[in-house]
Amino acid sequence: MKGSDLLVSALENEGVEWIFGIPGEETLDVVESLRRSRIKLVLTRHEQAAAFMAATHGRLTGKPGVCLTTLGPGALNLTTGAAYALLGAMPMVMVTGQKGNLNRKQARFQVGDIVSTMAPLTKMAHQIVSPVTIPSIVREAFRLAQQERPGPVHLELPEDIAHEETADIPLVPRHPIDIPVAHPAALDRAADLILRAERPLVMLGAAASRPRLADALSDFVRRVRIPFFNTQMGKGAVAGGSRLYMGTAALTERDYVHRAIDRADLIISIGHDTVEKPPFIMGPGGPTVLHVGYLPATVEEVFFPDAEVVGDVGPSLALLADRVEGKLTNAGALLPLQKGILVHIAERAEENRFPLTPQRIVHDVRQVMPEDGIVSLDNSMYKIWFARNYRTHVANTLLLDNALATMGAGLPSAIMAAMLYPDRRVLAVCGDGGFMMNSQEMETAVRLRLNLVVLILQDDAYGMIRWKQAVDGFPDFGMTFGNPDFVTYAKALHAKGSRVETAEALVPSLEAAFQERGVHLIAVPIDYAENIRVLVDELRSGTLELRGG
Ligand SMILES: Cc1ncc(C[n+]2csc(CCOP(=O)(O)OP(=O)(O)O)c2C)c(N)n1
Ligand SMILES: [Mg+2]
Repeated sequence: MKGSDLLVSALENEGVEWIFGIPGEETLDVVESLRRSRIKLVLTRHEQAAAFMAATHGRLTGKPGVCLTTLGPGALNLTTGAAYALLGAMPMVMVTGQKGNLNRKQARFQVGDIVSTMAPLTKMAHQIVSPVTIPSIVREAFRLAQQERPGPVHLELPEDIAHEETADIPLVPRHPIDIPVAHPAALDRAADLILRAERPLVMLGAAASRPRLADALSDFVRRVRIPFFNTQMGKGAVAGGSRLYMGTAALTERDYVHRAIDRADLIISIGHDTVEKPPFIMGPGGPTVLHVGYLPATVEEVFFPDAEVVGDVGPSLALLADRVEGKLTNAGALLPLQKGILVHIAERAEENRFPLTPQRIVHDVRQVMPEDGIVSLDNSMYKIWFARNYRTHVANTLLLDNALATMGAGLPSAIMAAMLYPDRRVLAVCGDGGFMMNSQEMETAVRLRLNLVVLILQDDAYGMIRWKQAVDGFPDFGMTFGNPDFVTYAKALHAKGSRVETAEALVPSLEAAFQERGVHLIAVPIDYAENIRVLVDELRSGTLELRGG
């Protein structure tokens, strides 16, 4: 057995099903070991997309996704994906090749210090220096990637170690882990705060979307009956069209949902991760904030909780609910504000204007997506509209990145969702800028015979930055581009393509694409005039912090 065989056995031992990536000369031994394994090698057309897919595997299943590249250029192409997984708390294991450690017949050709490059972008970056260490280092990599706060790890496998003959070294078995629950004293203190609150509000943050938490969160909200809002990445965490939903804090202040937030005297912040754009600003005279999380809250200028419940969030919330359930006379104090907030948010959702308004697009997408359908967003202006306006009923059905907020991840992330859930509808929503950053992966989706629809919002511009340029009083400059004919482009990639020509045509186009199955691209022109009308004029603030990336 070779070092690469041992690596692949160790990955099998971790239950790895797919490895995403692009091989190189230095990883040929690994590829050969994969050929003889149960693991499927999924070729992508750019390493960045492989990393986005692996990270999304981690995000959706809680189990690290794995990607594989060659040394130097291939490995460097993983860096954006590493940052995406690090900021987004997505478990991922990256394996990259390297020239041999014991001889350098090609001198420094393609050699870069990838371990050092990856160090600040990962929870661990490590070169494997002997086959003997492979079983333990792989187990350690998966443990670290998965453990709260989850994230990426990097293993570099030099080609001579991959090729080296080795004894059949026993693998390190996995074992179940239970995370400790919060201390009773912290729970008592938290219960006391909640019982004394006059206008409490629950906020669900990014960590609330951890796959294992969905049921426990829904239970907590059902038991305490305190209305809740969520951050962008906390969207969908409470199951079922809950009557307690107050909105999504897609902006930092002065959005309709802030009518409730600004009146709250206690915010029970569950799983907030300050990688997200702030959902509200803490300051003097503001509400008391109780942080409930797997880990203590980071302290920021805009977020510094007054009390904390730290530990396994699900069981800790159950213990908290035991202490307060049935004793909360003020639980619903802010609920009367709900109707006004949600009515405002829903305005103009059915307008017939063409090009379509963002609100109409969000509304129409919701019409064709079943409750368990997954919408994966690329990053830009429409993210704010989807975050505000798209109602979710099932956890992790609106995949968006409010952490690195990178362009280019929407399509790879949707591909991963379609692979994991072949029976659910999966839609990628991309701007014409972001789509073109990883559009080559349409071929990957076609090759994998996925069912996937990609909706491209066409404004022939880097619209979000153009909008911000206008809001900041700069002249309109440097933001527009030409586009391919998207229908022809889709066909060239062996997908199906269509264009929406009227406002009424969006729903039937989406519906037809889903029914026909296969990979479809639908281009829809979007009118971003609503950005100024609603997000600036209506919310009346030139100082809104609207950065989406
Ligand atoms: C990789 C990357 N580059 C640049 C940015 C900055 N950025 C944020 S949104 C945006 C424009 C996106 O344009 P498009 O995808 O066409 O979406 P639109 O706003 O036009 O709907 C840019 C350049 C980013 N977030 N990520
Ligand atoms: Mg655009």
